[in-house]
Amino acid sequence: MEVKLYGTEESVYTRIVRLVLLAKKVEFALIEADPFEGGILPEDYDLRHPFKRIPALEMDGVRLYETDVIVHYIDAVIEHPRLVPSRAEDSARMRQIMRIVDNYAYRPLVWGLYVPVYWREGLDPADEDIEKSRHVLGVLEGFVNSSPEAGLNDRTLATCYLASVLAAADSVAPGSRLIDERPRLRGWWNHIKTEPIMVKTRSKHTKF
Ligand SMILES: N[C@@H](CCC(=O)N[C@@H](CS)C(=O)NCC(=O)O)C(=O)O
Repeated sequence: MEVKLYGTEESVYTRIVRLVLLAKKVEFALIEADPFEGGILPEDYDLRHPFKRIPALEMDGVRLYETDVIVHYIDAVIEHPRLVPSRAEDSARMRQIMRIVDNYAYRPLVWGLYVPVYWREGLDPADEDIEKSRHVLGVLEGFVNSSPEAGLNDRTLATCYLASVLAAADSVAPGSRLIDERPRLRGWWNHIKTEPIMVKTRSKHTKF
């Protein structure tokens, strides 16, 4: 099987796919594609991703973009270990966590906390981003008790989403403090962050 993943080591979304591929023990080539200022995208990248974001995947000739689509495809093609729960409600909760990360966690935690502090020489995060981050972390912590099989007790696609954004947030002091406010989420994350696939996918720009 030939698997080409387009993205960068620093990208939170590319890391989600790397985590899934490693969990499935699939060998892949990471092909540098950097859509940010000063970065270089491969020629014709818009044919792989018409919105020029990362990641994009090519797996035995099948080209896909959008992380959710990519990870579900990998899970369907490579059966072991299954990363989508078989129980309908657990699977729906898993997707709920993934959508929460996409729509309510990624922006405030990564662009609101991590990017200003780490990449912009210690700029203070905006109050609005701190409040949005606090709120979404509280909501995510709720899943530890209410639906642990969706991605907290068992490893699922949602585990990879959560781990990738928490790794960025916990790399800067304001993010670490907000995670500390959620002891059950903190406890879960402290356990996950040392797993071999996390260590293997860590970029030099995140602590975990
Ligand atoms: N909806 C996309 C989001 C991917 C995304 O935002 N990736 C970031 C990097 S982690 C990116 O490409 N940013 C470039 C930009 O915003 O122009 C997905 O799920 O794959």
